[in-house]
Amino acid sequence: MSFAFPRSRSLVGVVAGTALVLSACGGGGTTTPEYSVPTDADLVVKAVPTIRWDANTYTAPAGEIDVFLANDDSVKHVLVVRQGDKVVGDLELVVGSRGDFDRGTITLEAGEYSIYCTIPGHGNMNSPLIVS
Ligand SMILES: [Cu+2]
Repeated sequence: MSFAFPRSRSLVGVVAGTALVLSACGGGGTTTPEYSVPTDADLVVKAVPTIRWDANTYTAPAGEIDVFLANDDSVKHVLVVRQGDKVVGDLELVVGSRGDFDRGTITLEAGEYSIYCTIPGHGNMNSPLIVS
């Protein structure tokens, strides 16, 4: 029973740590910014848990496209439009944390593009965008 004392000390540490995490979560929840999806956007994209876009395929009308990005996930995402593996236009929408949103425009001809996230490790955030 020589290890009884060290074990009880480590238990106290675990309990204290759990309490800290719980109080941090509670505080964050009340200050989460809200967004509302604009009804006049041509293309609405949401990042959703975990590290995914909310749709397998997006569509938009050719021309100047008004893009709205919202973050329902808990990590940062950076949206660009690619054709093949090349970024097209200069649209870059950034959402840093849950509840964030960003908006911008890009002009695209009809064709097949993709909605892509440039954050390392987010390579599966790569959904086709059909512009017609
Ligand atoms: Cu991402």
